[in-house]
Amino acid sequence: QNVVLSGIQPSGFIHLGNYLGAVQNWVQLQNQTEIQKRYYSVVDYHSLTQKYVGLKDDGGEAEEQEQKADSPQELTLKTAATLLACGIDPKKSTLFVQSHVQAHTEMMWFLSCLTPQSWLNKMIQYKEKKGSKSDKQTSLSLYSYPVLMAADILAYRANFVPVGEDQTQHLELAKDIAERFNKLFAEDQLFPVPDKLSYKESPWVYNRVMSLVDASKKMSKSDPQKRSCINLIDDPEIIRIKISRAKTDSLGRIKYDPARPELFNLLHIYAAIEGKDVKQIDKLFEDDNMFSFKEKLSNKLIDKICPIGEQALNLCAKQEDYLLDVLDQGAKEANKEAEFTLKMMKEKVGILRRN
Ligand code: AQP
Repeated sequence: QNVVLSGIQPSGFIHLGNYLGAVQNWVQLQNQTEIQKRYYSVVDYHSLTQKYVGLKDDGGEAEEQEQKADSPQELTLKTAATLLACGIDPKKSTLFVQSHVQAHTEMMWFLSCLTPQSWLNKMIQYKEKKGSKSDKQTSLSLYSYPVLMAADILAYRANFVPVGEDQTQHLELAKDIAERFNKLFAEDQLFPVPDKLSYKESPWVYNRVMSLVDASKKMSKSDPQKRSCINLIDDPEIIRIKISRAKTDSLGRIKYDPARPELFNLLHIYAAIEGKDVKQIDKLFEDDNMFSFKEKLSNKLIDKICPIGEQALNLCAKQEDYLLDVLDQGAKEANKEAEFTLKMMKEKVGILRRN
């Protein structure tokens, strides 16, 4: 059977990059009849990787980020509410919080034991996030989290993982780990043929949405520059301000040109919201200057995003019990499957059973 698994960290608010790169596809996948099961997870353990090490005391800079108004619980709940508001339907998909399913972390230990350290040394995202920080300023979990991501996927024996382009390498690692487990312990292929762990063809899903202040960086929840990101819960005024202040060049004419990365990014966003081919999109703006183009883009974003944000905030404010019930039901379904996989894994590895 075809099983989809994907996750999102509650490390901040869901932003346009998460939406266009991942969540929008999760929603579309709900209508594909060739897929039998869909698991979507708020991966709260992943979001802890940069939280406790690298604080000012350790000579780091994370303290500023620690001053967020929302607690981890609130962010987890807001993330789940936003997913529902985006169109994740609990009748079609299992929506759950990662920490509510213990098998993920237990499986991670097994998988860590068979993952050569050299595989993790190659992870680009780790290098990017570590940057110039010393080993004292980054946690072990930041280094090993791709193995937890592999466990997230393999717990459901998922063969389709719709993630943004930035996660390609981690997905490749999950494939390698699955292959290695099968080779060592499971000739009957406990985990799906890793070839099937692939992306779905989609014109946008391969692209990263870039930061509004620095088009060489991806839009990111944890970016300390708040105006780099359009959040789905931003109100119309904030969206207008962020787009009007988005960095652009002074060449005036609106033209699709990879050599103009900031405008290129904004045109990509417009095209993705419209569901149109980005190479054709600049024709819509032949008579526009940067100011009027940005106004049109703001209007498009406001129409698309603000109803989602309003619904998400409304769910958090007025229907917390409903949200918790959805997540509880999701955890029950997810636990059933993940516990089964863990049991099989233990049997294959040869761990002593308990009477
Ligand atoms: N800028 C992006 N463009 C396209 N897709 C993106 N994704 C993230 N940023 C972009 C995709 O969103 C999904 C959920 O991401 P995540 O929360 O699990 O982790 P992330 O990739 O680390 O996202 P952020 O926003 O950058 O969070 P922080 O700052 O906490 O690390 C993934 O499928 C991802 O590909």
